[in-house]
Amino acid sequence: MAFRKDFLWGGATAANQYEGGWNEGGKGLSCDDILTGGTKDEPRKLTYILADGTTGDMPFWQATLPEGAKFAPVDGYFYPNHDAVDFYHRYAEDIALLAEMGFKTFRISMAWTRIFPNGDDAEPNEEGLKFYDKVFDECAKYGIEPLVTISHYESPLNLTNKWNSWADRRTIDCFMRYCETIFKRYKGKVKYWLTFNEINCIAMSGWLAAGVASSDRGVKMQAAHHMFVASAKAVVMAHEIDPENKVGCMLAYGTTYGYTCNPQDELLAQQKDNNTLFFTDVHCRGYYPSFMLKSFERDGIVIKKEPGDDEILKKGVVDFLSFSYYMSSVATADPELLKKSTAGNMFRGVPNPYLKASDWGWQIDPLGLRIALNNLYDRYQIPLFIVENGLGAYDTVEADGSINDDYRIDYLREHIKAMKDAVELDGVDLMGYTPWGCIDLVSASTGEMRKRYGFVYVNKHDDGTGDYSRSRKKSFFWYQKVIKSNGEDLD
Ligand code: BGP
Repeated sequence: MAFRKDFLWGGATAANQYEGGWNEGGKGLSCDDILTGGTKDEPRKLTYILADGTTGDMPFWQATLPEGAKFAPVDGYFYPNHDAVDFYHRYAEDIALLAEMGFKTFRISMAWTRIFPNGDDAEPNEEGLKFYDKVFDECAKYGIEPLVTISHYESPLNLTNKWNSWADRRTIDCFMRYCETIFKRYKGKVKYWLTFNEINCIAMSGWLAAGVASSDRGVKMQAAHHMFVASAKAVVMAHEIDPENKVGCMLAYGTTYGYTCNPQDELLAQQKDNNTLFFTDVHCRGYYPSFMLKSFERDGIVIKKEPGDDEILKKGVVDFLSFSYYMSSVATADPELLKKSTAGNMFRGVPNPYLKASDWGWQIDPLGLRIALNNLYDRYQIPLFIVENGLGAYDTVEADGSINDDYRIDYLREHIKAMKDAVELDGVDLMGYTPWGCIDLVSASTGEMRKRYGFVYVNKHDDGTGDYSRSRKKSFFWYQKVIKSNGEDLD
């Protein structure tokens, strides 16, 4: 058998895209609560209110706060994350469905503002803590191990309005109070933790990854430094509170190829890869790599550190590395090819002539996953966990209610085969696999519902209609077999 006996098969979600209940149970506003809906061609926007009451919006890529304004929900806009797909009220039904598929683990994130509504509150919100108690107890009923992302694209909006969130060092203390609260409260209930979702995405969007309203590289890298320090402190704290805790980092990773064997393309590919791996270099090795220090120097970026930061980074290296993998990309030095740049989640790139793409333009590359696993394992030599993978696709509900998502089964099958080869033939130490959006949820990049990833269909649509009812897709029964056979039966 290729996969470990205790391989963690499951699925992944995130509170901001899944939970709903945005203003219930004492929850405060998160950065995602002011993100409007979008499409693959129309970016999601952020809304704000000026001191005189006038309102406005801006694409989230270009988040900067106008003088005297405050980010806030504004009447007349549709915010798909507000109700998302209502896990807040349907957690028991959802977890039962996951148990029926045989899940060993369930990746959720906690909404920071359910626990600390303003981010900087002195005391946690008991009602928020109780909600996750119920979720974890429900998981325990079926022997499902929770895998919890502490911060997944949902930092407290108040911290952004007050001091631009992670760009300010004070956010570290707020985060540590949150960590201490949840590590103590859920001791014995949760042992697998991830600090920040796709931390490297801060380089593309300061807003999504960190609630930072700036596209200035220096500001974003300073924020990343604060997040590194916070993550390292969280690792140390988690181990102190419960030695059973295992804490991982989380990287958005896609293999990068040189478009041709022109050494210039290859060099660009390596540089692109390094810009991503910089984040795991700090998390897994505990120090800044030389190529990034040089790049900061060239850009005149001086990271403000406090005494003790370097030591904590060393001390707080992660127990395992988790990552999302959806696609690969190519690097080219050819200006003509660059004009053909295509869409990706947070990445844009030139289409690879050997690969097909999803309806959203994401390049489908199962073999790239084997290469990714090897790259990461070679570089860090610590256990790996694929915590996101999957195909965002349009699903059709047939007249008899069935949903025949063979395209999704094909995508996942090929990726699992690639994982298997990486484990069996290359000796990569892989802990588990949690495909993204195991129950349909709101897309992070576009805010759409029509871009579905799930094994379970949710009757909710982009115009806000739908009754949230759940139904099993064909892939539900396929994945059930995959888990039962520990990845041996993929047909
Ligand atoms: C990752 C995020 C997830 C998720 C996924 C799919 O980047 O961690 O939150 O959304 O991508 O992306 P999308 O929802 O844009 O299709």
